[in-house]
Amino acid sequence: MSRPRVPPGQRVTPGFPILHHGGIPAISRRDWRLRVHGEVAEPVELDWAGLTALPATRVEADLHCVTGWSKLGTAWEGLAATELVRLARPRSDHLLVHAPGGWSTNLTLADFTAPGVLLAYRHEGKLLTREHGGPVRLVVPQLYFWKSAKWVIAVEFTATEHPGFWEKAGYHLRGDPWREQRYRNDPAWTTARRRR
Ligand SMILES: Nc1nc2c(c(=O)[nH]1)N[C@H]1C(S)=C(S)[C@@H](COP(=O)(O)O)O[C@H]1N2
Ligand SMILES: [Mo]
Repeated sequence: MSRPRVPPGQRVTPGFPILHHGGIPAISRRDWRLRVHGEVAEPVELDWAGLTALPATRVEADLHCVTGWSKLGTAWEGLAATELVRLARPRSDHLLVHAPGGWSTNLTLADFTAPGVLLAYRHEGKLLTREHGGPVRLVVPQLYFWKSAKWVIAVEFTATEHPGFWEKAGYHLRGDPWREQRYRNDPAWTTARRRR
C-alpha cells in the first residue's frame, strides 16, 4: 500500500515561503566556516572551498513546515551529512545544528545520517540565496522543515539531548510530519485530526 504524498494537516503551496526567527544574517561565501565539534573524535572545520571540493550529492525533497504548508519536489545539492559524520567520527547520538544569533535545532545521529540529509548550497540548480539559508543550510527531508537549519555554521555533538530554539519553545523534539509531531506533547503516532 502506498502512503499519500502530503502528511496529515498540510496544504501544498506553489510558492516558496521565507520563514525564520530574527533577521537574515549576511554571511559571504568567503567568510563562511562550518565547525563540527563537541563529542567527536576528529573536530572538523570546513570553508567554502573545502566544502565544495568534497563530492556533491543531489536530493529531491518534499518540504513540510509545521505551520501547515508543504512544497513538493524541491531539488537540492550539497554535501551528504553522512560524509561529515565519516570525517568527524562522533561519540554520541545527539547533536545541535547552530545558526547565527543563538538559533539551533536538535537532531539524533540517526536523523542526521538518514538518506537525503544534506548540507545544501544549491537549490533548483542555482547557488542558494541568502533568504533561503545561503551560503549553506541543512535539508532534513524526513522531518518538519524547522529542522532544516538555515545559515549553518556549526554542528555540535552533545552527550545528551538538548532541545534547540523551537524545541525549547514547545515544539516536538523529533518532528516527524507523518506522525504529526508538531508540539512537545503530541503523541508519537498519526492522528487524522488537524490541530491548527
Ligand atoms: N537559522 C534558522 N533556520 C531555520 C529557521 C530559523 O528561524 N532560523 N526556521 C526554520 C523553519 S520554521 C522553516 S519552515 C524553514 C523555512 O525555510 P525557508 O525560509 O527556506 O522556506 O527554515 C527553518 N530553518
Ligand atoms: Mo517552519
